[in-house]
This record gives sequence, C-alpha cells and structure tokens, in this order.
Amino acid sequence: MSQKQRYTITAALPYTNGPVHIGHLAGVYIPADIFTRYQKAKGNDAIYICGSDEHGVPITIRAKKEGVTPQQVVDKYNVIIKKSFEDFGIAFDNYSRTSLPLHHQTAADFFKKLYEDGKFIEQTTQQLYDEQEQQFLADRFVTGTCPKCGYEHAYGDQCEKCGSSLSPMELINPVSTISGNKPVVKETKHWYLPLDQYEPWLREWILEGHKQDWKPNVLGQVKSWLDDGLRPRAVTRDLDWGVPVPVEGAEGKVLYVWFDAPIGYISSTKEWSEKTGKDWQPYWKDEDTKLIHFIGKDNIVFHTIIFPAMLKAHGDYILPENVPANEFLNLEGDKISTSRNWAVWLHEYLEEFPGKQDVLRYVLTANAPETKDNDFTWKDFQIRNNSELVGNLGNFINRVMVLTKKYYDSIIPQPETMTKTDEEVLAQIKIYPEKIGKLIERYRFREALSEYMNLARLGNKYLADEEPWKQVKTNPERVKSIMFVANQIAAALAVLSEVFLPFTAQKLKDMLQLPNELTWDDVAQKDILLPAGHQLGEPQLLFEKIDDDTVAKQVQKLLDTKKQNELDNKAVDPQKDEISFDDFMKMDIRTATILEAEKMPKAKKLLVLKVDTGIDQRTIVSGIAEHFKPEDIIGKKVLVLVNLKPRKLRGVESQGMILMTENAEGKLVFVNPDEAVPNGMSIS
Ligand code: B3M
Ligand code: ZN
Repeated sequence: MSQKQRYTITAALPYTNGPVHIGHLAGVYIPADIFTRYQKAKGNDAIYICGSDEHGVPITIRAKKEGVTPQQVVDKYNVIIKKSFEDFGIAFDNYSRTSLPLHHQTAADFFKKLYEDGKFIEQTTQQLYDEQEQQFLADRFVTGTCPKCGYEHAYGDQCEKCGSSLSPMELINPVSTISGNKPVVKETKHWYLPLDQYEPWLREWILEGHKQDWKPNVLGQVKSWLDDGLRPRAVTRDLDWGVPVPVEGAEGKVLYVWFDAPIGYISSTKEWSEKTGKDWQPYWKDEDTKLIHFIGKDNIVFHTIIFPAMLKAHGDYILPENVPANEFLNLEGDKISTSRNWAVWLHEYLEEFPGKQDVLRYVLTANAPETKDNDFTWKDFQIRNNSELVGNLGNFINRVMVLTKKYYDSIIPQPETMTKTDEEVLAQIKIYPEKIGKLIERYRFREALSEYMNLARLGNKYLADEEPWKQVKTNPERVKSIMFVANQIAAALAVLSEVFLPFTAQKLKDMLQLPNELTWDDVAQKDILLPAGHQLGEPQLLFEKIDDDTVAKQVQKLLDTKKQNELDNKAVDPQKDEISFDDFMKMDIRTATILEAEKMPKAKKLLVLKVDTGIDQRTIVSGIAEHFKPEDIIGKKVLVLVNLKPRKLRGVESQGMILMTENAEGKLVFVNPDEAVPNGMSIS
C-alpha cells in the first residue's frame, strides 16, 4: 500500500439564510464529495469539512424582514441545509456552524494573534451611516453604482456583476438597504489586513507556484486581482451580529464575515476532532497535508488571496494546495436566484422525486459548470436519466442479474474456455480505476463520470455481441463464460460507482452481494472480482424512466414562479391626483354581458361589441382586438362605464367603456365581480 496521503477537503460554508439548491450541489458539494470519496476509496486519510456560515449582513437583513432574530434565522436554515446535504449523500466528516462558541473562540484567537503580532493596520476612517437606523452601513446594508462597471445594484463589499471587491465609500449614489435613505458619513475605527503587503508573495506562490495545477478560471481571476493592485481590507465591522472583536476599544464591532467564515473550516475540524478523538492539528499544520478548497467562482478571491494572506500572517497553518472553483449553474436559461425563487430546491426535489437523489447527482455531475457557466434543463434531466442511467447502466446490470438468475439461479457460473474477446474485456476492466481516478485527481469530474459510463457501455456491447440469450440454446458452455465475464464488469461498476452515485452503489452491493472488502484498487489488480459459485441477490431496477408529463410539470412550476415574480415585481404606476367623492359619484359603472363581438374592419386594435348593460343593449368599441379573439369573449361578464360621453370611432358610435386591467405580462384582462351578478348592477 503506497504511503497514505492526508487531505483536508473543505466546501464553501453556505450562508444560512435560505435552503440549498442544485447550483450549490453542482458547483461545490458534489465535486468535493466525489473527490473525498475517491481519496478514501484509495485508502488516503481524507476528511471532508463544512458547516453553516451563520454571520454576515444577508442574515441580519432576512431577520429584520421576518421580524425574528438572526439566531432564529440560522437555527431554522442550519437544520434545513444540513438535512438536504445528508439526504443527497454529501458525506461530510463534519458539518459545523459558525455561531457556535467553539468557532467564536477559534476566530477570536486567530484575530488576536494577528493583532498581537502587529499584522493589522488600525485606521479611523469615514464610513457610511444610516441616521434613521442609527447604524453604520457595511456590505449588503448599502447598495449603489459599482465604480468599476456601472452596475447599479452593487453591494458595499462586492459587485455581483463584475466580481469587484468594493468598500461602501466607493459606491456611487449609495443607498441604505435598511431605510432606503441616503447615508451620511461618520468616523469609525477598524482593523485592516494590509493585503498589498502580501502581493509579491501571492504572485510567487500562485502565479508561479501553482500555475500548472490550478484551474485557468481561478488563475485568471487571481491574476486580474493582483494586476488591479491589492489594498488594505477592513476585517472588522460595526455590527452586532458576528464574532465580537476581541480587543480593547472594539465595543459594538464584530469580525467581517469573510474574515471569520474561512476560519470556520478550522473550527469545524476542531469539532470533528472533539467528536472522533483524532488530532486536528496535522490536518491544518502538517506541511504534507493537502488542503483543498471547493468553492463557487464568486468565492475565489476570498480563498486564493484573503484567506491565504491571513494564514500566511498567522504563520501556524498550511496553505491551500488547490482551489478548484466551479463556475455557475443556470436553470432553464436563467441565473439561479434565491430572491426570485428561481431554483430547484433540494428539499422540494426530494418531495417530488423521492429516492432519485442519484439521478440528480448524476445529471449535475455530467453537466457541471467546471470551466464555464452551464445550464440545467428538465429536458436534459429526463434524457440523461432515460438514455444514460436507465438505457445504459441500469440496462446492463438488469440483463446480467436477470440472465444469471434465469440460467444459473443467480449463482455465477464456472467459465469454460475463455475467448480472446473475454480476455480482452477482462483486461479492459482493469484500466478504468486509473482512467477515472486520474480525471478525479485533476478535478475533471464530468469526464471521470463519462469514463465510468463507458465501462457500462463496454458491458452492453459485450452482451450485444455475444448474445447469450441466443447461444444458450446452441452452446450453453459458452454462455457460462459470457455470464462470468459480464458479472465481473457488473462488480467493477458497483465498486467504482460509490464515488459518484452512493445510493446506487449500495443497491449494487446488495444485488451483487459484493464482499465489503472489495476496493477501488482491487478492480485494477484482481483478475476475478466475483468468483464462480458466488451467490447474487435478487435483481432490482436501479432506475426508472421519467415521462414527459413529469418534466412538463416541473417546467410549468418554474413558469408559474416566473409569472408570480413578475406579478410581485410589476412596476406600479404612481397614484393619480386626488378627486372628491362627488367626482367619483358622477361615474355610473354597471355590470354587463358581451352579447356580440366582431373585428373593426381595417383597425387591428378595435373590436365592435354589443353589450347588455341591464339598462339597454348598446354598441361599444373597445381597443382589445390584440388581446382577445371576438369568439372568445361572447358571454363574458364585464364592467361598463355607461355614462361616458358617446364618441365615434372609425365611423362607429361607441356608447360607454369596458373596464380593463393588465396581468404581469402586460396582457389586458377584464375586471368583474368574483361571483355571478345580474346585468345593470351599479358599482359604488
Ligand atoms: N458563505 C459565501 C457563499 O455561500 C460564503 C462562503 C463561505 S466559505 C468560508 O457563497
Ligand atoms: Zn461591477
């Protein structure tokens, strides 16, 4: 056994102000899970560390909005998030949370060491202040126009559009997100990490030391940050929610969330150590340990520049070996957005697709935004499930299980003579562990999964070429060899599936009655994985087809969300000038019914209607031809302003006006009572 390599594998601590969605899984948590499972399968000493990121302004904004405390917000979402990860087989060795005393202590100690070592610059500067709220405006408490790209909704600490790191005073036309007021400027003291002093070292460490093994999208961002020039960065805030700054003169101040959150990896490892009795220090202090940070692209600067500078300044800790950031996953062609509810939430997915975690794991791995933003569509989800999981992997396993049961009562037969093809196939199996493993080592999980599926394709092709179902009549001895070989492929698929599809791996282990001691490396080293005479379990379907209706329902759910968003966010005209009650009483509005409708010749917007107002039947010309077909509105209940002065439109006298409004998409809709009312009733 080669020398065990120690890995500390971290995944970005999700903000605990909402559930997790498929973008989180695809971007961060599935890649890190695959990588960790693989290192463990290879016998390496790997731990997978994460936890809830429970400080920061977004959480306090949510608490204010919901009229609860920040602790109540994080208590709620910490449970939801943790369960979602468990439900999807994201196998953390520890999932902690940064509101714990252990983290507060770890982060405070970290800050104090830098403070006592004189690594901070202490500065009293002018900051934006909301007089109505009596609060300084940090990070997301203020928005304004980005000075770099002109984006009008940039935050005080970051512009989501161009990714620039900002400070509130840089924003153009800043506005408080709490009161909506224009902030004033007030003096306050903060502690700054002089990032500029670490620039030469960062260039050397990353752009020289890691230019071969870090992803181009990460190196690109690092380079542009360094070329832009680094500036001292405030690591404290005037807030009451977070880790209190542990030094004199810092009352009412907390650590900046992006200072304390990465230290959350260390405190979560300490918590793991308390739970397991293992020593945490080698995982953060031993130079031989490989520290890998899995994140999304919006976290690159914090994990490649700020946290490494903090670690360097501290001096006791190792630096990240790699930061394989993924790009973003979009949904049905639009950016995933918590605020617009444009997402597939993990807890909702499981309600609608119970037991299908691996289908989503598979699709999100196959479609991962590893080098560029990518799009998740429900159609692609269906196609990959039906043609790849059902049609390839599931189909092969099912044929092996069913035929072995049918011909040999589920006992793997003793092979007779092995043909050249048999030998070649058995040799082929052995190359997959390394083929897949090398790709995983290079964080190319899409390709790794594709190679895994090629092994299933190899199995399907072998059976299709050998046709045991035909030969069994004419050459039963031959079929024993074929099914022996086919079962070896099935066993290899079972062992290698665990890193990608842990739920399917368990089903395969049960079906094949796979010996627990069978390892990843055995697939490459052993000639036989399941010997003749081995008793298989009962065949069970690994996957089932997903039909068009199921997909259509999911797409409709998103369209309904979009419509609701448009409704919620529809621009509303300002109120008109006031009128007196008498003015209103002059209008005579009645319930009515449309009796006839026809298009006005040569007038694309006009319909000529015959309307029963309860008082009489009259003609009304209405500009609704682009929104309704005449035949669709006959019999429609409407409201009519009956005492509007008659006027001629294209030679036709119109005696009144039908009241209309418009929906979120701007389509005209009728206004009418929400229950049956006779014609002629007055509206007042
Ligand atoms: N919570 C940002 C995010 O969820 C932040 C990650 C912290 S990792 C130390 O995207
Ligand atoms: Zn910008």
